Amino acid sequence: MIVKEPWFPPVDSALQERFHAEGLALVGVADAQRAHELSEEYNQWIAQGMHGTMQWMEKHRPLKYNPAEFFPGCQSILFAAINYYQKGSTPPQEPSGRVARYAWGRDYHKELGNRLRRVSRALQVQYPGETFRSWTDATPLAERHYAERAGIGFTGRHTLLISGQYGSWFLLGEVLSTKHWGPTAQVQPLHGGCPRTCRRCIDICPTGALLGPHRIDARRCISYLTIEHRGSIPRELRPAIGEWLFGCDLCQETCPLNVRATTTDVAAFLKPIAGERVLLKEILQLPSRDAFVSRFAGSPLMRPGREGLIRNACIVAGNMRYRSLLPELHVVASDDDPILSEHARWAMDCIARTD
Ligand code: B12
Ligand code: SF4
Repeated sequence: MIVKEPWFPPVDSALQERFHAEGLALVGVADAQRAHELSEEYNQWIAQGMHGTMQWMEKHRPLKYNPAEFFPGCQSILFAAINYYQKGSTPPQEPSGRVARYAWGRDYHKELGNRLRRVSRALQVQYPGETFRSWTDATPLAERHYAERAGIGFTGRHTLLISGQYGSWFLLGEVLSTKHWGPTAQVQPLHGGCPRTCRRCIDICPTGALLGPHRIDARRCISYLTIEHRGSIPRELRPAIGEWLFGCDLCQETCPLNVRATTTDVAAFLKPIAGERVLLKEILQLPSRDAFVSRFAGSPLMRPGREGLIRNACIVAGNMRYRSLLPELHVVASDDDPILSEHARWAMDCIARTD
């Protein structure tokens, strides 16, 4: 018997144009199918505690691979992406910590979120009998899985989606729709496009967060530890955090499929709020929440809060043995917050060990 491959039409050109008009690219449509098997895998991942302190991931379990449960009547998911790549420059002289690229400028939740909301509103006017709603990142839905199904790219071994145009340096957003659009062709096989023997991302990860291809233990990921984790960072993982003050790009920087990366044209990403590096002295001296907000308002660095950033700055100061920061570390070591004072003492011990 000859099994015919299903034929998928290209994305509706008017729909594509709506996203393009907002400066969004890689437009694709996925059917809102439930994914039972992955849902099971996800339950196991949660049961193993790999989500760490991200309690919301546990709550999202029933919705993660079930779009219609999350958005009643959902028929299609319209995906788009925004490129955030920019090349770094040479490190400055003064002690500083590195920031993951997606966080150098304005928060993408705002930048991409606003664009997607405008697309969603326009679709609502065009199809008043249907319902549309947009999200980016802060959704229970497994965005990469559905974006992969929409043909946006394939899942690399580091678990991120890789596209022919931007490599993995893009952020995803979507409009959930009760109107049915035909799904787009998959441009690459699912989870199938990495060079056969490449393991660079797995090998480079200093904390061993990538347990194997497509498998991550979030508790060990530097991105998790410096952004999402609340409380004390396990001592055994601190040295491997190196210079990362906020997030981590190592698995993407080493990827051979990222060599063709092009610089973003999004002005809000190019205009630095945090920038590529932040001076550690500035973070360690942040006197209050108000001072923190006025320095980082509109930036992803708001996420860990003032205390989270100071905690991270202590770790970088200790790892890099920045003696010049001892006066600031002394002050933090007597902070009322026991987590901050412990991290500062840890950093001072690291510096003392090099004497
Ligand atoms: C939680 C989360 C994190 C966590 C966990 C990371 C992770 N890889 O899941 C932490 C805080 C560590 C994190 C870090 C980062 N994140 Co994040 N994160 C998310 C979020 C909110 C949910 C992802 C999730 O559900 N993870 C849980 C795991 C278990 O899901 P999974 O990998 O899909 O797991 C399934 C597969 O592994 C599958 N499976 C296992 N083995 C195999 C094998 C085969 C063959 C197959 C088919 C399947 C399969 O079964 C699992 C169970 O479901 C998404 C947004 C969203 N709503 O989806 C953004 C998102 C994934 N993050 C994003 C980004 C940019 C990052 C960072 C690059 C930020 C940074 N520079 O610091 C790092 C990258 C680190 C990394 N290598 O993943 C982008 C990725 C864009 C892209 N190009 O893919 C997203 C999509 C946000 C967005 N809207 O753009 N993130
Ligand atoms: S570094 Fe290699 S294995 Fe990892 S995502 Fe890139 S191509 Fe795939």
